[in-house]
Amino acid sequence: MQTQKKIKIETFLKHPDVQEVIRNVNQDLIERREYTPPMCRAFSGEYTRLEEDATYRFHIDKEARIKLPKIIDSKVQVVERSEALDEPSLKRYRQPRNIGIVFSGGPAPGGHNVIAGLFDAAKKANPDNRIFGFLVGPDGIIENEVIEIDSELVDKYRNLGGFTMIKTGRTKIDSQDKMTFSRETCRKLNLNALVVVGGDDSNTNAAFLAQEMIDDGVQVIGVPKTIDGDIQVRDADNRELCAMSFGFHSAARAFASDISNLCTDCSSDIKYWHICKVMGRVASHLAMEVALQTHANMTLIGEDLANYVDQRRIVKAETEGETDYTAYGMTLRHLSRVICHGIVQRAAVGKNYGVIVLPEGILEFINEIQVFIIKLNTIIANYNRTRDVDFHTAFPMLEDKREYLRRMASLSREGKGSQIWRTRDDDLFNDLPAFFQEGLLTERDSHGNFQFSLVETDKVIMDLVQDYLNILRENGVYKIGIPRVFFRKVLEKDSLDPNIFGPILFHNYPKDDFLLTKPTIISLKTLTQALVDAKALKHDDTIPAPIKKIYLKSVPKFKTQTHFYGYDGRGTDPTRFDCIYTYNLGLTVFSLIANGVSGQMAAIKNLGHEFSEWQPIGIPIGPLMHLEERKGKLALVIEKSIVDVKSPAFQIVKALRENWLALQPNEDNYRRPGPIRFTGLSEEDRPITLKLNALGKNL
Ligand code: FBP
Repeated sequence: MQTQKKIKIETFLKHPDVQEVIRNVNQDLIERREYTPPMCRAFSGEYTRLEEDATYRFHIDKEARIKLPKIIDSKVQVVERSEALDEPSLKRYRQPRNIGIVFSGGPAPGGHNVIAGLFDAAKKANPDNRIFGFLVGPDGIIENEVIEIDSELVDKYRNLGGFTMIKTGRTKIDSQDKMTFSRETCRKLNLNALVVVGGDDSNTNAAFLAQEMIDDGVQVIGVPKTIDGDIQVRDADNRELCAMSFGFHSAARAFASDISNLCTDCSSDIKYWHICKVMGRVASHLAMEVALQTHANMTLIGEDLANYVDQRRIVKAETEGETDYTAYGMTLRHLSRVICHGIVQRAAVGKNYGVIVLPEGILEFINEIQVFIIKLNTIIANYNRTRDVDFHTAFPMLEDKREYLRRMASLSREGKGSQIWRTRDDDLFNDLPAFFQEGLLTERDSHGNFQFSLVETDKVIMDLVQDYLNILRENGVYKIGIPRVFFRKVLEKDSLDPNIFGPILFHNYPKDDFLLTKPTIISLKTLTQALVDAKALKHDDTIPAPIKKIYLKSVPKFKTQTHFYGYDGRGTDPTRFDCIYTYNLGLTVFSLIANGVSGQMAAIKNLGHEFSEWQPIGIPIGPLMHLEERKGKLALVIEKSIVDVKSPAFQIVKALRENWLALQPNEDNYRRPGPIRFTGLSEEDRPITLKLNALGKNL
């Protein structure tokens, strides 16, 4: 054998060809950095101006009017192209400004382009404009941790994913102290404007900051960010203003690309069910887009489950003159049955493999779990409000927490305490597996949200599925269908007559293409018995080898591989759609600032249409607020948009469900979206969800 020449690593490392290979910079990165996204028509002139559009109406919450009086009456602003401005407007547009920007919440692809768009527009209006980036999220504002963003830094991150440039964090500016520190920072930096790039909670925060700082002359502008896609804005007349937050498309494309590879894998190796949990704290938008992109065999949509009505129970209750409230909404048990049904049906046509997509927040839509989350949220919030020590510090271990709940249940039995946790709750809770109890009791995030990403949703559901499949197997219901042609071939090879053994083994011989062993045949023992009863075998004879082979082939093993798609999609480089969307959001932010408004969220209308129809706008944030329970108290927040089960996109998913389950032999109906490609022709120029919703409106 030839021995490898020993290399001197120091010399090898310095070789220019080696240097080229190991460089951090590759062709894709160069092309990304050099790409200049096209600008909406509104930005094609020298300036922009704002046109107020009062035809958009909002139902304003009374509490929002009280808490946000200085911004509550703002109207939708439409950004228009302008070649000339009147003197005062020009002066305002061109005045030198210090603008601060902060990322808040989880990363979403495209954030760097918001900064790039803002930077380019600000420098074009006045080269003396300065952009400051607050470090590691809102903490950067509170603690005045900031860097000045220059062109070199912007160029380094153009069209790249992540929030790496200035990082992000989840702190909420929710106390008077934090607000005072934030104002102090803005004063020290002489800020004219603050831009908050974040989700529903962060934009809520932006509204309160706008209210607080308006008299200091600091304008506050929000930007709709989150891969979850749950910031979608419509007015009171259901007119769409913002169809989707940025980052959603890139994350969905990244997930879909990987999940499509799993579709290819399982239909090649035909032995695994791939269970894919897909991020999205509550809403199932990401899972739905993945379904549309990949045509995976089963995709569960939480919002659809919540809508479920068990007609059989209703009819039964009616005949007994009762009302069965448990018939509304799906239970965890029922959900596992639905999944099993799909698995059993596919196995019957020989497909004991497939891909299941589960939204991360699915449990939020399951009746009994939702009740637990609400009760536990309230219990933890009440505890924290009335004690010096926080609930999780006071009860660090699961057993301590359980003991506390047990005491609450026993107090409620004695008619004492808040009665929120009764014996029945405690019993039901203790029936759950320990890891799930622990998940339900995890610490809430800074906004009081339940942290679904920390719960093994897939495990909870798939354990139930596994249990029920075992029962179905024992009952002879879960079987792998044997191709009739294959059965004949195997038997004839050993000179056995398929027409003698077929009717003994299968309940559908010879009528179907896929043969299913009789429900009574569930072991080699019961198989022997069936053969003996049919006089095809004597008691002491061994089962003929071909018959045994066929039987063993019909016994399914349920083998799964679980995958979690979340953080990888948050960190992916943006699709071209998100690059263009976010760059134009950055330009919109500057236009709103330069034209003097505050408490607005930058947005682009008509995202589901061709780029030429995109319209930059400002949406007033105050009117979007409504009251919601957070940390056990009612709080003003922007409502999360969940999947609308009446939307054209969902209706398509529903209509194609059977098709994607693919109960015909051999072929599956998978779709290959391919990886995110930045250069060359890209197949998807915008989310399929948006395309379908736009088409549904127009057809
Ligand atoms: P944002 O709402 O801040 O954009 O974050 C969304 C999200 O990625 C959810 O999909 C997920 O449940 C959560 O963040 C995970 O949070 P963490 O980063 O704290 O694990």
